[in-house]
Amino acid sequence: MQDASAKPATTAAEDKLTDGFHLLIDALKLNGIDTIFGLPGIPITDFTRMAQADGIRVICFRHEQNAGNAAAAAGFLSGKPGICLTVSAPGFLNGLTALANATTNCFPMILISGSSEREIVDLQQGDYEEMDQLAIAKPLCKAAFRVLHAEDIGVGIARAIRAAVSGRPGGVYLDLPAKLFAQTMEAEAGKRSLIKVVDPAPRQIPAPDSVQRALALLKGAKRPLIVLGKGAAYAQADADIRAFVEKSGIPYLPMSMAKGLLPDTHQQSASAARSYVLPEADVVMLIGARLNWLLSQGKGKTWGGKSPKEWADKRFIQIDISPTEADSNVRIDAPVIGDIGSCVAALLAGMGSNWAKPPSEWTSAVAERKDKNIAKMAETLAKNPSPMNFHSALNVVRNAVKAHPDAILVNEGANALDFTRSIVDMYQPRKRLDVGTWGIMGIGMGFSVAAAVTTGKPVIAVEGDSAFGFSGMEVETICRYKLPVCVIILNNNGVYKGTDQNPAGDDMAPTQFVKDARYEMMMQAFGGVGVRATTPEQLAEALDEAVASGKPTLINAIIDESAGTESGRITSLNPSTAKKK
Ligand code: ADP
Ligand code: TPW
Repeated sequence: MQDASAKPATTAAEDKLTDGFHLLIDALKLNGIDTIFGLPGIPITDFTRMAQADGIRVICFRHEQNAGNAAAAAGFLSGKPGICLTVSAPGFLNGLTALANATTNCFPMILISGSSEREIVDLQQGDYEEMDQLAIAKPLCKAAFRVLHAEDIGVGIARAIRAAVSGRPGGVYLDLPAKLFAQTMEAEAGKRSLIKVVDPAPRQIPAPDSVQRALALLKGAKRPLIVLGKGAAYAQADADIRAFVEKSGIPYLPMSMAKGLLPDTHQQSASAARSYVLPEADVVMLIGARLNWLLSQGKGKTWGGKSPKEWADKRFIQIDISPTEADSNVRIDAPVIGDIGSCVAALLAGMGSNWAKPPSEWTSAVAERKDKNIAKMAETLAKNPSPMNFHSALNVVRNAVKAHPDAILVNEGANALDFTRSIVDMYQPRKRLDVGTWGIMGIGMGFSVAAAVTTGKPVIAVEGDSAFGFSGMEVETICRYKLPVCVIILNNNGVYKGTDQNPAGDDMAPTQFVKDARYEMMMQAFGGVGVRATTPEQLAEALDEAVASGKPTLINAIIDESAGTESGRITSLNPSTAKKK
């Protein structure tokens, strides 16, 4: 055995050195980042090994888009930027959709991609995986940076973190050329170059007069309504938001990822009376929700306008961290700009102790609509058709989430999305993750992995059979990391449904899939549990078992292939041909 004094002479000098690999790991750890979602390859393979050896959890996927989606969901759930790590050009591009989607949804994430030799890329001399990644990423994210020198890694990570989580959160791209990883510098100087970011998402206190203006408008309202968006869920101001809604006595409508901020069974929830409250309300307070397509841009018939583009006679209050959000679609009479926690706290304080609840004509009219619709839904849910339809299958999920309110529900598809959103009640904040602002397919398995890894809670992913296909290979990832994820495929043999016909040949129609596909065998292939369920009883048994055991499970729930409509509830967004045959 050698003693320490027999070490080669160079080792002492090497001990005083650090390099790009280690500076990057140290910078991430210094900022509390404990998980990386990624996929190895040149030039980051060794980095993934070293990060893992150094105690960072490295979750590796089968496709970068899913790693990117996982990072985005982790960012939404934790308020810390989720990290996605990819190789150059193709790996980077695979991650880019997730980065753009995260930015669109205001989720904080950082896509870190290795890149090729700058000198060769800039002269377009044909390097391995040559691509000017920084230029390509820039228009698709909130900020993009490149680090060329090891001594700048600390600053690069600090800037990326601040850009991702401060103000309106979003995606950040960090470009790390291959050469950077092996660059060395003196260890002490390296340590001094790192930055522990102080107050990465500073509170933004709203101007007092903006709070007064909003309260005055709310006070004068006869038919007020609060709309909670996913910004409100992200803000982690759950107790104050609930206190504000309850003290105000105002009916509220949660956007899909704000469901559970207050339990969906809350007496003030107006979800079941949406088509009544939107046109009828006179003052609408938006909390972390944009008036985009999901809210019909705040105008037209949905809101009580007479024609599709007409502004209704309504006043809007908007609470948002982004000052330029107001007036983007209709007039915002009372913008309150700041972080939701500070804004809601200021509103609560400003309400005083004798806040008058809204007129009872309004609240009882809402309750009446709501009760009627809930009774109608209960009738539908009680039916037990054969084959199963969306309602009878989702009634099982509804019961499971009620029994396990801490489970996280991931949801994508068209009909599978719309029906789940309206049938499955949520009881706790940040428990529902879905297709978000773009209505994007492919988030399913990435979001599920992130939810399980970030929270340790059971995950139930309700997937259309088409939606599942976008990230289905990650069932291997779920099995590899032994994650408590139960995937339920609502299988109707196609995109939207499985009954289309090709009038002109032998190929299947564009929306059709192989009939009676055995998706459950995909999970079995990797050692997980796979179940084919044709009745609600079989589905319930398999789901209960999955949640109780925490074993990776895939339930292939066979539903009527004629169930569903084109694009779910947004059929009208499909352009229709003017040409008559
Ligand atoms: P939804 O789709 O649920 O309606 P959106 O994604 O359209 O929600 O809107 C979220 C809004 O929340 C964005 O305008 C964003 O700027 C805002 N937001 C996000 N985080 C915060 C925060 N901490 N404080 C204030 N506003 C926030
Ligand atoms: C990245 C277009 C919207 S919904 C959907 C597609 C392909 C699948 C619907 O079928 P599914 O659900 O999942 O079987 P169901 O319940 O209606 O049967 N590519 C991307 N995003 C979107 N939104 C699409 C395509 C689409």
